[in-house]
Amino acid sequence: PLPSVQYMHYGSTIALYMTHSCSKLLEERCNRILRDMEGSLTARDRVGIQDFVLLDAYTSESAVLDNLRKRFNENLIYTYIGTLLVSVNPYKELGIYTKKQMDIYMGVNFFELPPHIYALADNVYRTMLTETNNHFILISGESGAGKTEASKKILQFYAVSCPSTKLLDNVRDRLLLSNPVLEAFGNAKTLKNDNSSRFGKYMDIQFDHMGGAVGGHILSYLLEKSRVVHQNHGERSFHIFYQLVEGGEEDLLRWLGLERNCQRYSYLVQGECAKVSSVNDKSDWKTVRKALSVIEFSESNIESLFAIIASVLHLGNATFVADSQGYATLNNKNYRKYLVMCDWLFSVGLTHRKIEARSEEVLSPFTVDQAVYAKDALAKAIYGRTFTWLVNELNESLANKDSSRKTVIGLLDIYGFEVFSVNSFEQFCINYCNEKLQQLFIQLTLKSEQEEYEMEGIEWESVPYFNNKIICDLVEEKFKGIISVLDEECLRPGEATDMTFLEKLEEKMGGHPHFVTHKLADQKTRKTLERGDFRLLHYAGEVTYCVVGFLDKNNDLLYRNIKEVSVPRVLAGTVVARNLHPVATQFKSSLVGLTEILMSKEPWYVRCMKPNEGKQPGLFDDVLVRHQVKYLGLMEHLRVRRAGFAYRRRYEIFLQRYKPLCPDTWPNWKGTAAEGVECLIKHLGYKPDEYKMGRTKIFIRHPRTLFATEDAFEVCKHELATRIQAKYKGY
Ligand code: AOV
Ligand code: MG
Repeated sequence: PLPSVQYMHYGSTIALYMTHSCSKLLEERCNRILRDMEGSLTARDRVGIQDFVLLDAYTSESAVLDNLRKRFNENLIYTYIGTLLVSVNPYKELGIYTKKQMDIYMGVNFFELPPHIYALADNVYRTMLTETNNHFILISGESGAGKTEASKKILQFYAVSCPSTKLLDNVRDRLLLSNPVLEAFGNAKTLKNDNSSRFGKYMDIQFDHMGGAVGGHILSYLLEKSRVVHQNHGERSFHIFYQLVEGGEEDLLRWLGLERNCQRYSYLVQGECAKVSSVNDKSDWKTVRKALSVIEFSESNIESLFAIIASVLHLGNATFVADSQGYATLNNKNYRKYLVMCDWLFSVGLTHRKIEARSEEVLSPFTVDQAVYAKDALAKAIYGRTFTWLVNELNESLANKDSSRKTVIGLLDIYGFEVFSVNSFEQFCINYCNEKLQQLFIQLTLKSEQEEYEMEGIEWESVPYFNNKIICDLVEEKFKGIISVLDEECLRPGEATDMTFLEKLEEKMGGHPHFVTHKLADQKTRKTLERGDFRLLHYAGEVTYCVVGFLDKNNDLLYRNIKEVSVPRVLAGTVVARNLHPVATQFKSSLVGLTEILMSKEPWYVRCMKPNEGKQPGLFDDVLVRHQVKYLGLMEHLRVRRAGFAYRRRYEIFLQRYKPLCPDTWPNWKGTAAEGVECLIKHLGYKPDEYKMGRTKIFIRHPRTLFATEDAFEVCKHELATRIQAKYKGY
């Protein structure tokens, strides 16, 4: 593998290794690095630099782009900015995720090997173990950039590298297999990505104090339910439907009354693309089926699960005709016999609405349109609840029953920013979610970072950055934001329409710099807008939203009588609660909850990028990548990192850990912690430009400085232990 040749720039690694070459081990390591450096100086031109912080012309976007391109062309898809990992989707198998690779990266210092997602995973893991605190890895990037793949690679790394016992192996298998199950039910082909996540996922992996993975917990966010009944051209419904129809065993299909032909099902052919070349529904079915067994879903639950999936397909094929009075009646009564829901539903439930008049309940008949609407609403609700049930079951299976203290690593993999030719309520929610995560990233890396320097009295020339809070506010602010206007309109049934919603937006947001409507379009962007559209200038680009369906989707209305339908076993446990809050508001509060969860943990970042729009291997589209470098805030991050300090530790903690390395501080230091640290690092030979002393903390410029100290500490610990052993040998 390529060595840390770049560190020649600073030479500090070498210097440090030299100062600490108190053991044979370190000396050898030092020599190896030196040897490697000499060998690959020429390689550098070809493969670029593996940490942007070390780029000479670091301030220029072109230099960053050149470096990314160089590396991409050499199949080197990973590059660091300090400890942040940048990844460019190769759209091909690179053979870099083997067990051998995992072994190479296990327990090795972050900067000693070429950048890799495993290096990051390993670094997080070991930091968690040494500091016994909680961490999370925020994986971001637009749709198709590689977030889900990255999160899977991290999980696999932990599954393979963590200590293992028979009991833990069981947990490991469940953790790994929860993925194909969730992907089958929550991912679908879109125009951007053949395996696009249509829900947000946050997963905690829990570790015991020995570092064994002992459990997990999944939180899911707003599933795109509307996909069940409608898909845009070139897109599909959720994978599971196609897997069942293509891969389901003969007996099962017969029992469910399904034909082995996706074309037969109205809900599967809306996008006219039931077959996807990159997806093998048949073999995926087998994987999911096996996974469900390993996760210990009971056979009866599995049966019910597929019965429900099948009933959604049957429901989709139900059609209605108008009777002589213009009311809806079911067209083809045959579907009924395959449905796990009661007959009543089809004879009355889907064609009537229950109205409460005084103390009486009256059934009022539907028109055909209303009946179709009710049918779709029911299909979406059934699927949505099944998904929730599935996540609950997975959590049940992953739950760690032992109550001893655990530390966690959280993995966040959500739906990425997306822009289609027509964007609706779903894209609005997804893109809003991406704004929130960008805001979190900014807060944690740019804002609080710079504020901390100020607070600690460290001289600092502030780095300007674009703060997307203004867009988050535009969407979510109480009383004034888009979501609150939407809610207001949802409270005026009968009067409000999607268009009145748009008018209110125009009225309230008209002057906002990131909001454009039909009326204002020409002035602001000189691009025309359709009458029913509004445009948001997101951090990642402009998106034009069509308001049609906003009210309806936000209300997520299900007629009361249908809600009461007793859906069988699988759903029996889920409470049929009235949705008290509209969808967008619920989503907003769930994101607030997520932010709180994340803020209580130590952050790590993977920024994923898309090399081209065509899902093609080997094609690096400069314009597209440059745009992502910009909006992902990589330049600002780089500037702060380059000028700033990668590590900081409170004096007390730093001293407590490393005091054995210096005779003056060991075993006890009499003065203040800050003085102790001063004395300690003097002894360790830190150079003046490598660190700064703040009010309460020591700031260390490069991670490798700390790594070297950590290495020295390991050796010292080892020597101490040997000495103690020797001393007591005679007893
Ligand atoms: P996403 O999660 O970021 O999009 P994925 O992780 O699903 O994107 O990646 C999309 C596709 O790109 C995958 O199905 C792979 O074919 C390919 N790919 C991604 N990363 C790699 C990699 N490291 N090596 C090889 N191929 C890769 V979305 O879920 O749409 O926002 O909502
Ligand atoms: Mg994804």
